[in-house]
Amino acid sequence: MERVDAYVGLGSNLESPADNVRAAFEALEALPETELAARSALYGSAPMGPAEQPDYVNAVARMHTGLQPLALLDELQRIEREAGRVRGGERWGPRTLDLDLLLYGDRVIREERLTVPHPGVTERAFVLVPLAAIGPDLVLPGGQSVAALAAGLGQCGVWPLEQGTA
Ligand code: ROI
Repeated sequence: MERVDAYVGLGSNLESPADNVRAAFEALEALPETELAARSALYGSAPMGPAEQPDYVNAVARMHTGLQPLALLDELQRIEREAGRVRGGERWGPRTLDLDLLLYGDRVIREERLTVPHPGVTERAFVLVPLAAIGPDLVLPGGQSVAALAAGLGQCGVWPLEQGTA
């Protein structure tokens, strides 16, 4: 079975966010046909969206996976549910766990359930900073360099909480 490098963004700002993100890394590590190839450091970040919510903890994982994109999305949504995530809350409101499929190899996917690359990849520092940290040579399907995008945004509103193991 051919395996692909897929990148997943992790975020939480409720109920011990750092613990939620660490537990999510463990859940990602347990997925079938999948190896957790790298995990970024945990970063703190100011909320994007309504300001009257707690700061977030964000991180990024590189998975080496044989799961197809929608099968991987199913698994990510199952992990979110098991972490107590309730869908249908306030738009851009606080959440116990958010897992976004950021990149799936060099595939471009536009389906009802799934847009890859994730639209946030090019504009969100809380995604780009950890992504560039574990994938300094990473290039988006459109040819944009992740490191250059991250440098363009700066560390604005994102701060490291610990060391990663890229
Ligand atoms: N803001 C930050 N800083 N980090 C997130 O992971 C995050 N996730 C979201 C919204 C509500 C858009 N804001 C966020 O879904």
